[in-house]
Amino acid sequence: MQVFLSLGSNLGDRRLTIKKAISGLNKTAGHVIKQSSIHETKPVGKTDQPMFLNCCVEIETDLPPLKLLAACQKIEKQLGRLKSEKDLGLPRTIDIDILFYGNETLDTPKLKIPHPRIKEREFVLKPLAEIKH
Ligand code: PH2
Ligand code: MG
Ligand code: MG
Repeated sequence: MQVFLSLGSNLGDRRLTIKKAISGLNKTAGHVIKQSSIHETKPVGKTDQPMFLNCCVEIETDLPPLKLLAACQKIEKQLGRLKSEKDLGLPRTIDIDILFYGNETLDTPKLKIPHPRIKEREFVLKPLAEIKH
């Protein structure tokens, strides 16, 4: 399945963490096909926090959506992210969000696909436009 992911970091060595996250995805989530450039972006939502680096990647995966989510969360944890319900809106070493999973839709408490806030987030739309047509 063709999947698009968004990555964001605003804590620690942001560029290195994104690089490690992408190599982790390639090992455990799916083959990384395309990677956008890395954009420095102003924090959206809770604005009194450090600038982010954001990018998007396309992967080819055999994992079903919830298994893919678990693989992304495992990488987040390995790269030092706090338990995500405790770090809502706080600076994070890495956030990996599933944007699109082929043409499939999913609406569960754990995971909504497509990601419900893509259209209002320039930090997602700009890098996504580089790799998705
Ligand atoms: N992620 C958020 C909220 N705000 N702002 C920027 N610039 N980049 C992000 O990745 C980001 C954000 C929630 O995950
Ligand atoms: Mg997010
Ligand atoms: Mg997330």
